[in-house]
Amino acid sequence: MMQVLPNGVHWIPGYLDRQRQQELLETVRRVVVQAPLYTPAMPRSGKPMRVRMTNCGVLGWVTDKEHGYRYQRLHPVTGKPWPEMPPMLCDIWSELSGHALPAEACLINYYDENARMGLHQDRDERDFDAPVVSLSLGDTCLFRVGETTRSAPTASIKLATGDAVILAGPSRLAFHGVDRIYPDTSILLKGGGRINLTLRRVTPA
Ligand code: MD3
Ligand code: FE
Repeated sequence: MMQVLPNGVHWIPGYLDRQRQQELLETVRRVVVQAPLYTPAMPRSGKPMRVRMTNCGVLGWVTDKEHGYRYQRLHPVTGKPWPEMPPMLCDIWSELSGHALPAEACLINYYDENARMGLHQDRDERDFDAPVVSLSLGDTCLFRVGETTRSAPTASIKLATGDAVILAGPSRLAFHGVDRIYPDTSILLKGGGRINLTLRRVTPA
């Protein structure tokens, strides 16, 4: 069942069943062995983000004090290329995005129970026409999404393990963030916390 939020965000609760969640978690673990989670820093201030990150695919989203938000081919700590996009994520991207070209980047965010992500727009890609596909694993979060101006009203939804969200068309440049993690709402991740994967195109078709 796919529902459409007023602002055009497509939310598919329970898109991945328990077995597919486990399969995706094992896929994430194999990526993290090759490309460890690291703590990104905000541009200019260098303030560490609360969310730890890594990527797979040909391009990965990174940020640091000196060079700010960007996509690059190499892990900022290991200096190695990102692990290739796993087949499971290639398949999910083509099914949910309906896009002719493959996903170039999969950003993997890990939230512990105290992590948050402030309201922001994703505009570091050069292609805003392709949708963004998001997958959640582990503890439930309170996700907030608004419109293309920061001051517009926002809607809040609880994203649970296995949920998918597709941000297409006008919602692609909507402000969004993660207000809180609800501890002990899933047993998928042994130590608790939440993993979010975002699949994207970066370069125009
Ligand atoms: C709405 N991640 O990595 S995923 C991000 O749960 C990010 O980790 C959040 O925001 C997370 O940039 C939210 C859902 C999402 C992703 C991309 C969007 C919502 C979006 C792009 C435009 C509008
Ligand atoms: Fe975002």
